[in-house]
Amino acid sequence: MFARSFARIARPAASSMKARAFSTGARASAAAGSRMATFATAGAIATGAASYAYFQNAQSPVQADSKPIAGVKGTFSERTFIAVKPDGVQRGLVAKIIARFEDRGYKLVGLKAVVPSKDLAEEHYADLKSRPFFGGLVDYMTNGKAPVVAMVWEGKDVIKQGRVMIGATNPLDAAPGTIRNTYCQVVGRNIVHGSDSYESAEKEIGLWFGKAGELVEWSQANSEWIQSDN
Ligand code: DAT
Ligand code: MG
Repeated sequence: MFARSFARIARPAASSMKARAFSTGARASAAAGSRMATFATAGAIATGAASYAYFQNAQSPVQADSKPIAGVKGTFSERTFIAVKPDGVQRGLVAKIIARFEDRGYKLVGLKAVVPSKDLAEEHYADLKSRPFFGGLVDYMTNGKAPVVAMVWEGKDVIKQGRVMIGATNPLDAAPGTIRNTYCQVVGRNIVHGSDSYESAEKEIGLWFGKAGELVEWSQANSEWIQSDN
């Protein structure tokens, strides 16, 4: 369970997402102190604390995002938050993890390297606050020995499928072929995160990619070859 009250503050209602305006006190504070290197295209540098207008450039084939933040559940627009954690980055596994999602035909709509602030990491893992490993977990995510590579992937059933592709939290329980089975030995260094539900995806995408322009709407040229039924 995550702090629903936070989610309500931090993200606008999915139903009124067309012209999203942000009033993101909580989100801004979560991001405060983060050192970010944003690779997302169409990254609009927002001015003004209270509201951000979407970057809309009619010349550009790539549109700033206008969907509900986690897409529409059960459709090809469903989205999940996937992150390569600092151990995965240190070990040079970013490309391999990205390749798993690309190879599946999923669409990358957000990507950045970021050393998260303590506030952001604590909010991201808020459901684990009472666990004995919480302090160590937050330190490992935030100490800057390597960034987190944060991503948003889009596609059919991507939230559940992302979890299946990642494998069980404890790599020793992860099924053969999963990311954690392939690359990991212990739960404390299991290299990758994936949203565990639509609600978690909404919360996590909002936390990590909550500013306007950080997510990019674009069309896969081969989508017909990935998505068509007979
Ligand atoms: P997951 O990452 O599979 O969603 P989770 O949400 O239960 O798993 O836990 C988040 C992360 O916290 C997990 O990826 C690694 C760490 N963690 C979980 N259980 C742990 C434990 N018993 N000891 C150390 N770290 C743990
Ligand atoms: Mg989890």
